[in-house]
Amino acid sequence: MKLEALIFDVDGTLAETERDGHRVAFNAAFDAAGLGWHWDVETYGRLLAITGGKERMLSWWQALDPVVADRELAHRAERVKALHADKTLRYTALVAAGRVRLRPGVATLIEQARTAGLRLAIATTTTPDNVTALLRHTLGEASLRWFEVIGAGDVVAAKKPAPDIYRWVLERMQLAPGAALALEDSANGVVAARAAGLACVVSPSVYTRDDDFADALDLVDEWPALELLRRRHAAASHLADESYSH
Ligand code: XBP
Ligand code: MG
Repeated sequence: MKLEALIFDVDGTLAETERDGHRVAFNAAFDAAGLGWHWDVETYGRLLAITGGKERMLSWWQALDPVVADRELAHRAERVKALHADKTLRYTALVAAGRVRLRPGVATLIEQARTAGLRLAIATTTTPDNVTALLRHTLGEASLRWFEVIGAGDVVAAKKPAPDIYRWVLERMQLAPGAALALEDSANGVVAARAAGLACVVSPSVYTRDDDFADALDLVDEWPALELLRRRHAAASHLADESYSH
């Protein structure tokens, strides 16, 4: 099948957002709330196994102080929601201040894809406001219109590694998975993309270098030119029908 679309993950893929962006924003929100929580670089790396900021905070809280009572769990979920809203404001402010840059190759690849008439979309676990801020402050305001579908955050109930966000995006694009490539940085992302029937090219980020990428179509250090992605996709389509399509 011909390559018609690229579907980008955000955190770790478009930019190195986690260590100096999200982590810093979480800690600032914890400080402002007087919680006495702090996620150092290593701890945060471990916590990334839990996708989604609210889910990550809830799981941390449960590990620190386990509760089982429904009422207390509901109270925590509310508290975490408010904390997360504050964290999002802090994260988007960091992005607006230029603290997060695109990874090498991303801007060129997007430009090449647009010139070639490929369709572009985003499938991410992160909050929609984070995506908007990142695009606006790196590629510029117009880039918000370059992505015909942006699937982000809580639009699906189950976050990556569940395939839901990729399925959600494909459905809105009315696109067969064999006509697209997913671009990811993490094993959770590859599992999600593959389970939605997409071939996935991976470029690991600082926190995902040791992930297992056995299911990826290709593993690259930096984001390559479109031509290489086209070749990889063509080779996969060739073998296809058993291993890379549903
Ligand atoms: C990465 C995530 C997100 C971010 C934080 O998603 O798991 O939770 O760490 O963002 P992806 P939020 O790699 O799919 O972009 O706090 O908004 O969840
Ligand atoms: Mg990612």
